Amino acid sequence: MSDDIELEVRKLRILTANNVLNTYPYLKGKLRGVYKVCVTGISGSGKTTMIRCFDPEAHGREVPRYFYVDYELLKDNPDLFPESNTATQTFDFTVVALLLNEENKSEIIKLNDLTEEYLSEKRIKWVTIFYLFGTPGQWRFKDIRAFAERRSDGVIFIIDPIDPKLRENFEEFREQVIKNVERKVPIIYAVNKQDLPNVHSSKDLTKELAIKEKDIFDISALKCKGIAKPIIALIKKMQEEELGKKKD
Ligand SMILES: Nc1nc2c(ncn2[C@@H]2O[C@H](COP(=O)(O)OP(=O)(O)OP(=O)(O)O)[C@@H](O)[C@H]2O)c(=O)[nH]1
Ligand SMILES: [Mg+2]
Repeated sequence: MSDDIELEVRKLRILTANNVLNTYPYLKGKLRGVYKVCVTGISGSGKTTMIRCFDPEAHGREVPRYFYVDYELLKDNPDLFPESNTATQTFDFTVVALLLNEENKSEIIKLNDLTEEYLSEKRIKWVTIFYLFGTPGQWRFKDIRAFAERRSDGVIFIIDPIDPKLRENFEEFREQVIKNVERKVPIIYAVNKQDLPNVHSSKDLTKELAIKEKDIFDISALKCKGIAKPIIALIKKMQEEELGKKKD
């Protein structure tokens, strides 16, 4: 079953890569893969905030964070729920490219901003593209989350260090994402909100959540700090696993 899914996913990835090459012919010889990556984690952990660092326009539909909303009141008071009091109902989506230059320095940019001139100016040798899906964390939207996570090639798991039920939610969300991707894929963890004082850091959580040190990073989505590292780690892990599978 899982082998069939793996084959389907690979087929789709080749088709997508061909489409990308048709649209951006100058990527020929430089394209190192096209992947679907989902960003998961509880509601309020900072998924939308993180994705907007890469692409400020990459947001899905946001709705008031609370279930019971007096829409009449909202109509008359449109500013009642500031942006920070909303939750994602659908999913955030953008396509970004990880660029590696001849000195092996990397950067992540929106695919739409990529041009042939940029590639030569920055002396880019490899380009990896990923379709980034930011999921809705609220329970009432869990079916949309399942859809957005379905058959991802890799997962960025955002941990909210101020979540009073951190461990319980961690187990639950991990179980769900593994089910939704329908096969074993690499997961990289990002402990968000490191701009706040006295919050759990990746160091505190490696033991508690039994995560390997190389798979967990500290970030601040609000300050767009440290956010490229987990993505680069994920891409490396996905490509290593792919190479491993080819050797088998
Ligand atoms: N201090 C701090 N606040 C953050 C950080 N990242 C996100 N927030 C805040 O946390 C709240 C929720 O952020 P979102 O990005 O909407 O959370 P989400 O994970 O997308 O939530 P759902 O869409 O409901 O699943 C907002 O008020 C953000 O400003 C961070 O790094 N530091
Ligand atoms: Mg969101």
